[in-house]
Amino acid sequence: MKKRIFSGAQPTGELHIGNYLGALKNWVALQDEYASFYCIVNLHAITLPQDPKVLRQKTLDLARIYLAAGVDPEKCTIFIQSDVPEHAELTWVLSCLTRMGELERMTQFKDKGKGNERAGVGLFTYPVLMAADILLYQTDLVPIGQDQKQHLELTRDLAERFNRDFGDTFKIPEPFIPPVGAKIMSLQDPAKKMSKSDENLNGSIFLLDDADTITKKIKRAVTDSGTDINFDETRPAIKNLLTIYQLLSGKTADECVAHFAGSGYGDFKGQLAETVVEFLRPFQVRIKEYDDASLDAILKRGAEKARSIASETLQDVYKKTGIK
Ligand code: AQP
Repeated sequence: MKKRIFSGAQPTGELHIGNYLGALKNWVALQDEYASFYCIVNLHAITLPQDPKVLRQKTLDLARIYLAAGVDPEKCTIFIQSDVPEHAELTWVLSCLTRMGELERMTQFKDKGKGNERAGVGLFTYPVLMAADILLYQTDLVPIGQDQKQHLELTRDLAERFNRDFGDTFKIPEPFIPPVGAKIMSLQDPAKKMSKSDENLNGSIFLLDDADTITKKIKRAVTDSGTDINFDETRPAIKNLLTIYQLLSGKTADECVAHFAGSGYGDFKGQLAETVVEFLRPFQVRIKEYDDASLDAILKRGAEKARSIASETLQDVYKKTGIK
């Protein structure tokens, strides 16, 4: 039997090339080898306020993004989180095993909610929902960007705790963090990761940005002092731009450095912009190919398949905990 993958993205804001390079690209690369479950995690989205009408549309748009990025519905299970109610049910059981201190240590909560009396409880317990997402499918591997590593460690801790207290139930998942591209940084501040929720829109290249916008954003991207174009850690802005170029051009790191030896920043940025635009062009065409009916059918089929597995795990959990 093939090993299983679970991963997901939130239907919040616009997906950017960080999401693509850190996650989606690897989903596609792994889909032949693994039985893959790719979820649109709409329950995670409401940990921050969302406009209800926009959220539903974004949820469907994100499914289109998965498909246009190359996630193949014939090979993978693509589904919406809320179509499988077991995610919310297992979250409750796991939250009863989770310690406040564990969640307080989560850096994403510290960044987004800590110290804010009005921050939602959902924002605090979000990592438990993520643990439930993964553990329901007896997942072997979770492809994620660097920012989710801490949440995956909590998932593993909760699975081990449950197995110890109630008997062997969950598989302990391993993270898959790509060696290059796990943390694409903002074009405006190389100390910050590229993020959907960044208020500075010039910091992110969105998957649906047009050629002109992409070129402008790359032209305006901050650079470091000096002139060399390489992967030097002490020059994080250039390293970040070159990493994007490397991943989208398919060249090796050495080939990239050799390619730009002697070039100035202007020339480098011009070639990078062209590479990004050319890479996104076919993606932006494909995204228009999925009509509502075919999308509905893919998501319905995905939810049925996901549910058949998720309900088995939840029944086992309920039996072991004495709920049923
Ligand atoms: N900058 C990034 N570089 C590499 N990978 C990234 N990911 C996110 N940002 C980067 C990975 O993308 C996947 C889906 O992310 P998500 O939708 O769960 O949202 P997130 O991790 O919270 O990312 P964002 O884009 O920064 O969204 P907001 O601003 O809403 O928080 C995940 O695997 C993530 O690791």
